[in-house]
Amino acid sequence: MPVHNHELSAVFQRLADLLEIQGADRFRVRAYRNAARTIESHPGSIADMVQKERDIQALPGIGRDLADKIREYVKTGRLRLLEDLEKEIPRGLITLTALGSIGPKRARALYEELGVSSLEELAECARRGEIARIRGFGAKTERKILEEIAGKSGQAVRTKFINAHEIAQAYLAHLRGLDTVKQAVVAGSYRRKKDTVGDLDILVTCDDPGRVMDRFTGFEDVKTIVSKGSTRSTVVLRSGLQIDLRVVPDESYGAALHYFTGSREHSIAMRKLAMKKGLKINEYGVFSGERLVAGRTEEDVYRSVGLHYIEPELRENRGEIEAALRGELPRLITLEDIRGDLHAHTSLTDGRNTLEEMVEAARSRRYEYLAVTNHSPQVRIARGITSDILMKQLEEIDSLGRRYPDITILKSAEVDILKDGSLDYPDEVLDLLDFTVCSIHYHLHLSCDRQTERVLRAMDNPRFTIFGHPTGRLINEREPYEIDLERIIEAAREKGCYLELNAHPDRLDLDDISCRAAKSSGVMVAISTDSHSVHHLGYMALGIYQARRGWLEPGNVLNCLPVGDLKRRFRR
Ligand code: DGT
Ligand code: CA
Ligand code: CA
Ligand code: ZN
Repeated sequence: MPVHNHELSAVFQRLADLLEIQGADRFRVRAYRNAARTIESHPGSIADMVQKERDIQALPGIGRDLADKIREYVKTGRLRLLEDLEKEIPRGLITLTALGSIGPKRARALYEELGVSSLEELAECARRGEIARIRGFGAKTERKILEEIAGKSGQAVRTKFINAHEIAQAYLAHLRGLDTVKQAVVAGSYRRKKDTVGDLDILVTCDDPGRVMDRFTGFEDVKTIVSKGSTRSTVVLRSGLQIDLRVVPDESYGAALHYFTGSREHSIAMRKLAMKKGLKINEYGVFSGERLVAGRTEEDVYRSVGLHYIEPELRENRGEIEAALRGELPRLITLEDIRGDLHAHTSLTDGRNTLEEMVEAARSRRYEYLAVTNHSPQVRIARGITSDILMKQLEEIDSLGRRYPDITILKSAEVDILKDGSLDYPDEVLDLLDFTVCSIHYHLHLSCDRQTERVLRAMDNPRFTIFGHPTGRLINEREPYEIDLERIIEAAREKGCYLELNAHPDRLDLDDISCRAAKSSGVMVAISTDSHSVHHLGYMALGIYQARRGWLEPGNVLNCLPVGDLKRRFRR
């Protein structure tokens, strides 16, 4: 079975971690980390390149040594160096790095200074106050370590974007309530629209920082004030979400926004580029020697190093800087490009609104079309409907369609892919539909091979149109099932099927990297809300964010097509 990019990437991350624990040369460590990132974000299969004897040294940051290691792992499923390191380094030491506050370097320091090689020993030393005394640790880290060990429950769970969004907007409104606040904006992963955020990073420009700090710590949801200073403060909310605030000077606003939007990797790559031009970038501005040359706006910052403006969603150092240098940044999709929704349920199954209410809601969004995709019989928990009831609904769609000539109601169904890869309605019923959304709801624990075969077999049926929520993940709740998406994408390309980007806030499935993989294979993506009520149609915005992180342009997205083109696309 071919090795996935993410598996290969994890191998190199681990290698870098272990080398770092061992105290290896930091350039070597960095080389492995860079390789891990290159591999993770490469759109095509690296294993495939190895098997076809393509030149993997042509990939950025992959030299001779790395290329050899990649080949070794792809061909044998093992890496001698990794196995040696795993034997040499005490297991307990590796488990220390499971704590968010302890990276490889710190794990190594703890081992060398205190002989710590397990979480129990670590907790013991922390309670005795020995950790605060080690160089580079301090009382704050010691406290954090104890908190982390005590509340393994308080395990750094990342907050779903939609929840962070609600809090972010409320917090900004609260801050803007102060008349001396000029700009207030959330930077960090939130601004990059990641599907989950670790914490929120708010930037403010204002006339009197003191009052802003009081206002900041006075927000109603604050549980703990972690720190309060003159230019930065941190609080933790009752929900557990941490908020950092920084007050920055007007003339540095753009530079600070750029710095705190990140990602760290993007900023580092930018700094390198600036250095080549004899410039220095930090959170205060872009400098030529001592002279400030840019900083007020982000556009200025990019321009000063000769780049087009890069949208926050692209700032992951996944090739966006190179693309900006070449003037080849994608024209990212926006909400305005969307012409309809291809996945929605009604009260006939588990939706809360009637067909007519859903259609009205789609019209008020000025959609050209809405697909009705109720569940098939197998999905009893969602009151999946029989062929007879489905056919009755199709008649209802016809008569409703006559009353609403300004919108096309597409006949569809969310058809369960059964365990053996057959579809949950007979072919002659499927033939009555404009298209299908086929998805997996049961038997999530098959092996990767069987799960993949199951879907490939389903795709052999020409009535299979869109593969719904392709990995089945539920953010923070359920890992994706094992499935070889690279093979699925390849098959979709050959057979003329499509992949869904399910925009439901718990799913956001496909993820950003898979969206980009679909794009580079030429497989179009349907951004769909999976609405179970009229309000859910608004999830489209979340899907757009994720799509933008996946570099998607309107031409890559099925529901940017006018209805005529769309229907032609549906015929396989
Ligand atoms: P998160 O909160 O884990 O979802 O991810 P971010 O990206 O929001 O990370 P966070 O909150 O730790 O820091 C916010 C931004 O600040 C980050 O994206 C880039 C910047 N930043 C933080 N620490 C560093 C650093 O050590 N170097 C650089 N270049 N930037 C940093
Ligand atoms: Ca953050
Ligand atoms: Ca932060
Ligand atoms: Zn659904």
